[in-house]
Amino acid sequence: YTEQRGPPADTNPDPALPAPAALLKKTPEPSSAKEPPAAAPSGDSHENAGPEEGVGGVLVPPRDPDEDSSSVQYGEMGKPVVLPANLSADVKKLVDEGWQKNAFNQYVSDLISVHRKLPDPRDQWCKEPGRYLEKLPATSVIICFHNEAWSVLLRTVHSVLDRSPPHLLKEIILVDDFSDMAHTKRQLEDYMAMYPKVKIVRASKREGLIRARLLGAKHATAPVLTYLDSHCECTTGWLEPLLDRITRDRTTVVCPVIDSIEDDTFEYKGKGSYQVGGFNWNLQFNWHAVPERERKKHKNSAEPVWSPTMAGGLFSIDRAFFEKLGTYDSGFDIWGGENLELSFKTWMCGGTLEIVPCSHVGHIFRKRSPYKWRSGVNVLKRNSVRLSEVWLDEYAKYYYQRIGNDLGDYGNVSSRKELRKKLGCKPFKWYLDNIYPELFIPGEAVASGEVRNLGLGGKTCLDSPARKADLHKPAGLYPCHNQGGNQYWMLSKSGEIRRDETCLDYAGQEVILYPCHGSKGNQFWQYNSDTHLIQHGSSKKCLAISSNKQKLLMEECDISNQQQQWKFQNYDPS
Ligand code: UD2
Ligand code: MN
Repeated sequence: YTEQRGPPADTNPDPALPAPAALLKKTPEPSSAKEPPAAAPSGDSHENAGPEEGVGGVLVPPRDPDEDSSSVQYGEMGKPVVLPANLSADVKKLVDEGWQKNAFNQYVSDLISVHRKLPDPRDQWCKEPGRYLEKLPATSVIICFHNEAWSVLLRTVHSVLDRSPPHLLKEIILVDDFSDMAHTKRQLEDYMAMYPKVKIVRASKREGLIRARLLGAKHATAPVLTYLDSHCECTTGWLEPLLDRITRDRTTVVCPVIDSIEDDTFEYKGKGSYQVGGFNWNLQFNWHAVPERERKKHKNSAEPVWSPTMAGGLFSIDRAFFEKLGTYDSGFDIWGGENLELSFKTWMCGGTLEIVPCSHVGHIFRKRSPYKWRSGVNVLKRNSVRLSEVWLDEYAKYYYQRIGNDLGDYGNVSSRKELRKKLGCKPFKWYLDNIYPELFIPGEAVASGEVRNLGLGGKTCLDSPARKADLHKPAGLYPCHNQGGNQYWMLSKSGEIRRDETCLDYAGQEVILYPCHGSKGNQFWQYNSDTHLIQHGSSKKCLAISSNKQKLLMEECDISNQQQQWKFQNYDPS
């Protein structure tokens, strides 16, 4: 019951998922039809108007796709496409298979024009004359994909072609990371032949997104590199503000605001507000409100803001600066960690990382990873250990505690350490103190590690995933496993029992997980290392386990009751 780490909902890919190829044989997706369902290059925007319009914005299933049945344009202006509940069995099967292959609603995507229009989410400030430098460099847009849905991939490419000033777009490099879906082969080549700016580069084996990006960079010829995921949609004016920042300072690395394209309806949700990137000691990326210290620096909320980290997929960087930083660690496999590596070294080695609110790009956030990872290796952990070894200095131990101090085989990182030395980068402590002072440092905790109950054989530990989805839910118990993860807790100086931003909270009902609020009250616990009691501040009750070891209880304190006695793994009140 240790936390599974992976994208984007912390789930590792399900090994039981059938291979995409197997699915393709059963049901040819639109992409393997002779006529791509996507737009003809003529720009005719009626190409996807197969299905008929239903009542009240609800759709009925498509009829013969060759039949020009209506002029309805699904998903235009980013509107949601909602399928009716009473789908025929055939269509339902297609919908289900689309979900299974992609972890988003491919069927809905196939109904939407690859040239669909989107709302303009920009603040007025962004559109003022003279806002951007007149002379901007061109960029190469690099899009890596592994088995991306045809209509989604094409919409990504077209949104770049349609909404980038031609003189600023040198080329689009599509890096196929060894896909096996049929449409990723000849069909893609044939289609893109009509767009001379689009180049296709193919990996000869599965590289993972990090090495695929490096392969793309090798083929890029523009002075600025722009990376996008293969399920994005760029909005009007997305590119100029990014290039503007880089032109003013070549060491600035910039990210657009990432808007959400809903995985089920493909609704484009332009955000009025935006957040900056952070991370936790599991080395997982997370979002945060723009801190006060940063907000104070700006007159207008559309001005670029500093961000401690980037989400990873969508950013522009000066090519020479990227190379100076040693690009990515090519020892990183498949997915994960590269976003923090690039974030840390940008800051520590003389650059600046910004979110540029005038630039908006949509991205489909998926709840699970649809593609195969490597079997038998925890690639994310391996990437994160490499990252820690090279960049985290004495703080690496906090990540290691979270993985039960089992580093595994992470390969050789000596050349990366060499690189850091050569560049004369600042210590990680400098980064934490100056760029991410909000982060809770476990070293400042009074106690940390597992919280073991001494009753009923002493084998039961406090255990909860403590993810967003677990907030407001009762905290759990589980046999102690000594691997950190969901059993890693910290007792803060101010009496919180916490992991990252989640705190143990008691308001008279059940002991639940709640976002830490820092004002004691229901989150204030007192641990006595002699009696082993954990007493709650406001209720004065003590934390206990039920006799079936399933539930946390709050009881009148009784030092002789072993089910109320707890031991923090590392306790150091000094
Ligand atoms: C986020 C980033 C993603 C990457 C990742 C951490 C955003 C919006 N997305 O996860 O870009 O930084 O965090 O590593 O910031 N791909 C390959 N080969 C593979 C696996 C993936 O080419 O072996 C492609 C994939 O088709 C996609 C891109 O890499 O275009 C990112 O993968 P993802 O969409 O699964 O990652 P995501 O958005 O969950
Ligand atoms: Mn993605």
